[in-house]
Amino acid sequence: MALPLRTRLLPEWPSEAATGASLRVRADHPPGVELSGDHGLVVSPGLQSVAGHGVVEEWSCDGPGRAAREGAVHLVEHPDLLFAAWHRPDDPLEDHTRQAYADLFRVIRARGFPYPIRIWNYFSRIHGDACGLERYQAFCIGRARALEELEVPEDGMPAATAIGTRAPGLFVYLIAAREPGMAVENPRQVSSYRYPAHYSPESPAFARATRIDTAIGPQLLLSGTASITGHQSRHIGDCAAQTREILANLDALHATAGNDLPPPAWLRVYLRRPEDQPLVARILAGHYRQPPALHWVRGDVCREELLVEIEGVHARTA
Ligand code: 3EB
Repeated sequence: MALPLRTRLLPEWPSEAATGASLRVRADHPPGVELSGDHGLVVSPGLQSVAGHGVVEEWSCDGPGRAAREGAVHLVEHPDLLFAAWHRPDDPLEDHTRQAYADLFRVIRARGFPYPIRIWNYFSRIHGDACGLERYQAFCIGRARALEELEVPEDGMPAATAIGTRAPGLFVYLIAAREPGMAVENPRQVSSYRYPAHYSPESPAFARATRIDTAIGPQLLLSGTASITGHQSRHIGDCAAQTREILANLDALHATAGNDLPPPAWLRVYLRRPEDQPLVARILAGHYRQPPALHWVRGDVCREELLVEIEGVHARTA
């Protein structure tokens, strides 16, 4: 089914509400989740912009939706799509992650949208300690336990992002549909759910990208993509080389998902060190014939040695 979904990056917070059901994500705002107007879901996951303030990520539907709240879940339901966000304190992280996934799947299943097509996860102190594990590992365990209980297969998950912020709280938000998108794996990378156990006692579970059909053509929703080939981190300490490896990964995903896809409409770049922005910007500028819109944010990639991660979406912009 062709989903009535559009996405764009706006240069600043728009003065008007979206005409249809929408999800807007903003940086540089006190962390929280709120409903706006009849059918707007606004998530402020504690991101800090690096270059230029105010950029807003928008996902919108052609028709109206209905906003609602169920416990820790805020949502907007449209006839064909559902936006939902879970926000609570992040300690203890494993339990809260498990709860977040349990709550979100309960809500989306009850409303007839059992298939997430994109998920974002943010929490603080990603390299901090959680009972002898790294907090990212505790997050992976909580997610894996929930998926097991929900009987969601590891390879049934969509594209995702998991990034460490400096803001308190666990944010998990998603776009869900009535039918699944198509999971796309990267031939240059081992699937996340097949990573060797030393990265995490329970594997991550996300697709490298999700392909969907929309009313304005196919879209490719790109997971947070890092300088990893096989299952190993590459170019330790070298931000330029990491960026080039990421671009090779993104190009491989595009080639695998189909050359009928338009180029990336926008990308969000997560930088561990804000001072790397000019370097990464030069490499991106030299790579794309049609340059995508960019959002630069501070963010901690889940492996401490990785300095940069890039997510985004291939979509028609007109
Ligand atoms: C990686 O490729 C980098 O645990 O949901 C990227 C996107 C990463 C999503 C997740 C982790 C996740 O393994 C990290």
